[in-house]
Amino acid sequence: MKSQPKENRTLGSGTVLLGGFARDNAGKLLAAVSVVERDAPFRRMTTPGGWQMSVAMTNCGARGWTTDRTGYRYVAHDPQTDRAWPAMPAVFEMLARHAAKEAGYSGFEPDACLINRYEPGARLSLHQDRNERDMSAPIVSVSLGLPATFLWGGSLRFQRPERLRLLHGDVMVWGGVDRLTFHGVEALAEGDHSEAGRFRLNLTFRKAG
Ligand code: MD3
Ligand code: FE
Repeated sequence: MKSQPKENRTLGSGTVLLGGFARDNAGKLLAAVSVVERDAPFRRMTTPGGWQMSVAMTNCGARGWTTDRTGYRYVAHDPQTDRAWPAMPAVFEMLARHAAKEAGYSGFEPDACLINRYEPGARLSLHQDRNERDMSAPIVSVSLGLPATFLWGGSLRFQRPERLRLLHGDVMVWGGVDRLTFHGVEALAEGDHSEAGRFRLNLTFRKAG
């Protein structure tokens, strides 16, 4: 299959899409996800409103994002195992730093990586990421596996979102004035990816603490 050219696109004054940036490392990234999930299995968390999320999640790094009936927060221990989250794999950290630098955010030091796993039908409704302490740090997001339609709204929930197709190996870096934009992911379409099977995986690197 012919792959798309690697191309950088500025989407907003603080946002860059690095098309295909992680493609050459995708095999190593997927292997590292398998290692993380041995210690911290994917699970479907419950929102404060009592809904079970359709996306399955896990984390690695010093902190991990979690939600339950009491709220959203970052924690140093996996609430399901009471153990520290698995260490951030070296290939994750290298890629996140390198992508941030390419997008103009040098010196990014992520302490948390949330790993989202979508099966066909799974979706993420419009939200803001606002549980991180330092809003001056960007978020780096890496898409692997099946393609998805990303929804990218404004600074207010009711603004009509733009749609953007995210493919295997695409990396997005969000920071500056775009850091608090509303965003989400449409229900994943059925498919079978040569490297990831029936899944889409998304890694988001954050400075949480
Ligand atoms: C824009 N994940 O984990 S990544 C999330 O594809 C999340 O799984 C989506 O939204 C996914 O919170 C989207 C792109 C992304 C991540 C963080 C952002 C876009 C963002 C933070 C601020 C603005
Ligand atoms: Fe988000």
